[in-house]
Amino acid sequence: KKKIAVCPGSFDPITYGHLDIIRRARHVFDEVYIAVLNNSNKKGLFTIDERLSLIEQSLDGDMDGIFVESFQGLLVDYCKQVDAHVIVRGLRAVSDFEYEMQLTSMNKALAPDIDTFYIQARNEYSFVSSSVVKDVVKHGGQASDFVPDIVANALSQKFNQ
Ligand code: COD
Repeated sequence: KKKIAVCPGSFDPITYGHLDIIRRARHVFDEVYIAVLNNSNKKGLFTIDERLSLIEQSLDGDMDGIFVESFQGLLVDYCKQVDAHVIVRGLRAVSDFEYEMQLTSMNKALAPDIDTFYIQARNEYSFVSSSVVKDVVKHGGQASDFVPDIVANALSQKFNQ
């Protein structure tokens, strides 16, 4: 049976930190579904379609066993739809853990058959987040160490509109 995992997130926009977790998940699972979902605590900069397109372009053709989709609704319902039993999340710091633990416990309560696996962020990306990168570009800083060029360009465009 195929081993299928979901990498869920807001991806507003995708960063090298996200991409690293996705690649490492793909080394373990036969299929990885990148799911763009709505985080009710966050106000988006990019539309869902823009995020999907930036993810696809960032994967740069290397999409064997990787699928990119959006979903309106619960993460566990999406997992059932694609027959995934594992959710993969990245952990950057202890501060991430508290929130992740709550998410994992709630998802476990909603869907006992689905497990969450954590992958620790690489040191060089442990301080990278979509929100910090947005702030850097908004104030005229360079983002090219943290996001693919296509994403850096899209960010500059957003803030110069
Ligand atoms: N290095 C490694 N990992 C990273 C890095 C980095 N630099 N940056 C981010 N990550 C990881 C995050 O830890 C996370 O695992 C993933 O990448 C995505 O991150 P974000 O910030 O884009 O995504 P979030 O945290 O906003 O995603 C939250 C969800 C959208 C998954 C959540 O809100 C959700 O499940 N929504 C759907 C509705 C639902 O089911 N709600 C109930 C959940 S209990």
